[in-house]
Amino acid sequence: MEREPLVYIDGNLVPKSQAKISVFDHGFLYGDGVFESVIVTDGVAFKLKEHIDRLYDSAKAICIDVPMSKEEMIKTIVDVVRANGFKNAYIRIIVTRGVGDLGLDPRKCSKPTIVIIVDKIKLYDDDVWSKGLTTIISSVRRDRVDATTHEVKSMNYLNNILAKIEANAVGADEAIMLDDRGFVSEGTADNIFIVKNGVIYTPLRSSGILPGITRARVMKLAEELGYKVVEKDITPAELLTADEVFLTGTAAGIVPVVKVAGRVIGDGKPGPVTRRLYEKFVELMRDPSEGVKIF
Ligand code: PXG
Repeated sequence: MEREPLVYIDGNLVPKSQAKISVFDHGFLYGDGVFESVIVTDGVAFKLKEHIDRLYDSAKAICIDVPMSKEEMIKTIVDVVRANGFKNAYIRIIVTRGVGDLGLDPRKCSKPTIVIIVDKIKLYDDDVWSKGLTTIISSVRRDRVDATTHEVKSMNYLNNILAKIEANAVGADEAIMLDDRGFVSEGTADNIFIVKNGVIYTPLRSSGILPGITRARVMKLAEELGYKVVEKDITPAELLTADEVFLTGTAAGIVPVVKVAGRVIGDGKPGPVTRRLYEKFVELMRDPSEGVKIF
C-alpha cells in the first residue's frame, strides 16, 4: 500500500488522515487566511520564490505577520517535499489568522497557523489539448479592487466557486468572470489571455485579477518568442471575437479555450500561438533555473 502523504502543521509532520486543525481557527471560521499553490515537476518547484513573495504580500495586505522568515519558509517547504519523496507534486501552503474565539476580531488570535500540504492535483482532463475548454461568461462579477481585493490570494474563494457552479450547471468546463465595470477579468482559478491578429492581450491588474505567476512568466515568454503582449481592458465582445483564447495558472499551466458563451473561438480548435507557448512553457517548468530544485 502506498504511504499516506505527510502534512506539515505548525512544526509537526502528520499523516494526511490525521492532519486536522482546530474548528476555532479563524481560517475555518471566517476564511481569514492566505494561501499559495506550487507545482513540482521532475523535482523542480516552479517559481517557488515568487510564490513565497506573493504569500507574504497577501499576508501583509491582511495584517498577518507570518511567524517565519521567507528563507525558513522555503527551507521548510523543501524539507516537507523531500519527506514525502514526490518528484511530481502539488504543494499547498496555508497561513491562517490562527486559533481564536468565536468573535471575528483578529486580535483574539495569538499566533498564525502554518500548514504545508504535498499531494497530487488535477484541474483539467488529459484531453484538454485535443478538445479545448468550453467556457461561459459568469453573472458573478469580481469584487472591486477597493473591496475584498482578489489581488490577495486569500481563503475567500466564494466568488470563484459561485462562478464555477454556474459553469457546472450548463456543462461548461470553466467560467470567465467580468470585473465590476463589465470588462473581462479572469477564470475561477486562472488568468485569461486573448490573441487577435498575432498580438496577445491580457487584462490589467485593475480588473480584479489575481496577479498570476504563470501569467507573468507567459507574458515574458511570449515576448521572448517575438510576440507583442499588451495588458489592457478587454471587452466581452473582444473576447468573443478573439482568434485564440487561453487560460494560465499554476495547476493548469496553459490551457486552450475553444468556446465562450456559445461562440466558437477561431476554428474551434486550440490555436497555434497557444500551442507554441504551451510547448515552450512545459520545458520551463522542468528548468531548475526557473525555480528551486528539490531532488
Ligand atoms: N486567478 C485565480 C483566481 C487563481 O486562483 C490564478 C489566477 C493563476 O495564478 P498562478 O499564480 O497560479 O499562475 C489562480 C491560481 C486550486 C488552485 O487549488 C488554484 C490556483 C492555482 C493552483 C491550484 O484550485 N489558482
